[in-house]
Amino acid sequence: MADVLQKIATNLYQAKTDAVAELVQEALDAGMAPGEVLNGALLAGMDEVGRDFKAGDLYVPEVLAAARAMQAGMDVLRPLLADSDIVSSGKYVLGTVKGDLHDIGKNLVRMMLEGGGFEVIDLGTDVEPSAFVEAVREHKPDLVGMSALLTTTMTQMKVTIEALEKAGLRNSVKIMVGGAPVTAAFAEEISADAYAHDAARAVDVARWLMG
Ligand code: B1M
Repeated sequence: MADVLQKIATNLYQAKTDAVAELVQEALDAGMAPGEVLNGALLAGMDEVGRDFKAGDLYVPEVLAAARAMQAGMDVLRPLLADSDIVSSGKYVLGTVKGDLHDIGKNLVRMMLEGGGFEVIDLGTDVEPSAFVEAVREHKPDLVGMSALLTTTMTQMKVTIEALEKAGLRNSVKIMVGGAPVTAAFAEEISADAYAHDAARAVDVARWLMG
């Protein structure tokens, strides 16, 4: 069983998109839980990619190719995560903040939230504060989630909260923030309602915010 997880991680690292999708299916057919495949293979493989990118052993095109392979695996897992155990629900507007193109973590958060029974309106990446405001006006969500992966873009979370305040919409939603450089202290500093460290915790925090 652990062998197939290692194989998925290795194929992800090598950006073998089809092999990743096939092996994820194989792991599920062998009875593995979707969460186990997600954490033990896809996230583990992407972690290794991140480490080597940081060390300068991998370059942007290779990282992008690995990210595509990860998405292929996530496409197989997605319906299963979405069908699992619906406990609570709420409407959730989610996006990666202005200037930031990273969406793998945000997509994971979306998948996990959908798995938790939330209706997610995904605004994508590089989302202007005004687009968050428009989405809140249009969809009237219970929650707004912002993701940022860059220290230079996490400041857009504050700008977006201020835009919601200015539009008179701040008190109509609970705001959750997350992403690698974001911390609980930062969330408090910008007056967000909550911080979630990872996609799994994002579901717990969303449920908690829904009361
Ligand atoms: Co980028 N990049 N990148 N990159 N990239 C990082 C983030 C970096 C740490 C790499 C490094 O230097 N070590 C660094 C940021 C440094 C910093 O600001 N401190 C960096 C940089 C510098 C850049 C560029 C500026 C590089 C350049 O062009 N010179 C550039 C910026 C582009 C832009 O956004 N404007 C850039 C570009 C890219 C790619 C396009 C090549 C690609 C993104 C592909 C894509 O997303 N479609 C990419 C990637 C893949 C990475 C790394 C390698 C991996 C990120 C990732 O997907 N991780 C990353 C290094 C690393 O993290 N080790 C790096 C896996 C993902 C599952 O984790 O997104 O953290 P993560 O999500 C987690 C949690 O953070 C949390 O849940 C998820 C897991 O459960 N979470 C939330 C995330 N959002 C949440 C929201 C929530 C709650 C939890 O509530 C709403």
